[in-house]
Amino acid sequence: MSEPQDTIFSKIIRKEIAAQVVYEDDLAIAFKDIHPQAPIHILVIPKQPIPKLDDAQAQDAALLGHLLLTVKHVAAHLKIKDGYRVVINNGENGGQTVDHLHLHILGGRHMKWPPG
Ligand code: D5M
Repeated sequence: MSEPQDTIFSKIIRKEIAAQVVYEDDLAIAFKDIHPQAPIHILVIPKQPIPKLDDAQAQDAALLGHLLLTVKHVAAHLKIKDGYRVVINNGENGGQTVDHLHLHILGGRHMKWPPG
């Protein structure tokens, strides 16, 4: 289990660095990815600094559910009508580069399967 880090996403939560925030509540914040991989690319993160999905515990179940419902809310808000993909990269081989749990929302184009 990883210890919570003070990452670039912690700085976005604390408003120490700018981000294009599209949604925020007490538990979560959603903002545009700085390196978009699709016409719409949003990150949804918990304000609680869980480093990665593997570090989530049973007591985080409600928060994890809230993050998924936040994805749905953001997708509706952004009017992604033709579907979208939700991705969680977990750990090094999962392609995770920022050690703060985040859900990618990718939309605005047709997604290929399998992902690379
Ligand atoms: O995805 C981490 C993602 O975080 C990656 O797509 C770039 C994005 N990123 C990194 N720094 C920023 C800032 N400052 N604003 C917005 N987006 C950012 P991973 O799943 O860890 O590979």
